[in-house]
Amino acid sequence: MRYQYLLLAIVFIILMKAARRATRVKSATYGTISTMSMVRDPDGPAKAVPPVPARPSHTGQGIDHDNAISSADNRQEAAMAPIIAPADTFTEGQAQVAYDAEALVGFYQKMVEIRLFEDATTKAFRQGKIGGYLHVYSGQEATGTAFLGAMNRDKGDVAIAAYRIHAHALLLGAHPNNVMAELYGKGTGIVKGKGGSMHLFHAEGGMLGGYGIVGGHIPLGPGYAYGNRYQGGEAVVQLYLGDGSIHNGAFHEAANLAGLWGKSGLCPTLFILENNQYGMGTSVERATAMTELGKKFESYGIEWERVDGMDIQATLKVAEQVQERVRETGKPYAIEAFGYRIVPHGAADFLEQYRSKEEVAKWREKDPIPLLHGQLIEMGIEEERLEAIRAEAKAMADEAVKFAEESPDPDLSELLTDVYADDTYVEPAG
Ligand SMILES: Cc1ncc(C[n+]2csc(CCOP(=O)(O)OP(=O)(O)O)c2C)c(N)n1
Ligand SMILES: [Mg+2]
Repeated sequence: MRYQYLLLAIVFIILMKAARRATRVKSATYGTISTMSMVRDPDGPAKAVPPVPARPSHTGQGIDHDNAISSADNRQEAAMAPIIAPADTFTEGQAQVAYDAEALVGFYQKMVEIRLFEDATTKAFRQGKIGGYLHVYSGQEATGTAFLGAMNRDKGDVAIAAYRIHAHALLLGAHPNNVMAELYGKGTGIVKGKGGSMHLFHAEGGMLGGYGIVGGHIPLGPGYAYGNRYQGGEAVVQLYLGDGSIHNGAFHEAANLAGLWGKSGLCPTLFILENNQYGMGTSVERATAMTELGKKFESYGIEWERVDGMDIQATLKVAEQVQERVRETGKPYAIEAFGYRIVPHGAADFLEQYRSKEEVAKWREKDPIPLLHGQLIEMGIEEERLEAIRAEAKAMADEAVKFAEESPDPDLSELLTDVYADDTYVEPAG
């Protein structure tokens, strides 16, 4: 009898040990509930994620300096790194544009309009008036303003972008009232309230979307460029993509074909890689071992150069030149616009646990709008004039909010319209 008790005790001890080992393995893989941090994913419900080792803390403590994610200083150094010079094979037709103070005032106005419009959208989102997602462009305005300004609609140029696109629609001529109404999901929205913030589309202005699937839009650029050039067109496609999308397979397939078709002068695509250093909460250093993102184009035979994406004078300097270069050669070309989004990823992202307040503050000092403001004052433009521009832009944003709020919801009859394209079926030849 005593023997049986002893046997039972041994079996119990073995079982306990096995159970403890299983728990240890599990917590090493997934963390434990008590130590898991709740990180809010701005594009989805709050998710429990395991704590990340060697995470850059706001105080600088707890960083494994040998393996640490590079600091904001390193990234600033990278931003200042020498620009890869464009190939000297292109010598003709370069547009040498000098921008005087008056022209720069015009660009200041455009950037202020975007900023104040988007500030109004963030406010409306946080008041619960705008649903879905909302990603603003604050800090990156200089890039879109310069490059979209270089488009030539008479030659059929178009732009395709991801989801941070209110600025693109506005810059390509969409009315602010219709853009705001779209964000409100109203029937007067630019796509009848069916797209929302991420799916704006303005064909008349050459703005061909607006796509929420990261990287999913990239093949459309070379595809459109090839189709147009094959049919004898002279359009250039500006394809905007983020640092977070460049690791997506869609990028690599599309870039490969762009490089290949470009050899025959049949793929006039201007890739504009907006490296704002983060894809949601993931810094470039945490997303790839090869952080010089522009170089990824080289493996597909696509030349590239880096510009300071927060300085409109720097972006303007290259924009027209490369737009015409791509048109002339029919070859793809890439710009890495190095910058920073000075706001959270999306309007629902408050915590920003992935970057320090000090880093954000440092980059806010490079905000393209105050930067240009200072340059204009130095050039002799009066403050009152710039103040009037800001007041007008604020009035424009207020008017757009009023229009959106007073607009009707989409009519129920619209539910099944625009599901399939009409009248576009082309009878196959032969
Ligand atoms: C295929 C896919 N994966 C993940 C997401 C979730 N997501 C939304 S935005 C984003 C980051 C994209 O970063 P980036 O391309 O750098 O653009 P940015 O937001 O910086 O403008 C991710 C991963 C998504 N929308 N689509
Ligand atoms: Mg990014």
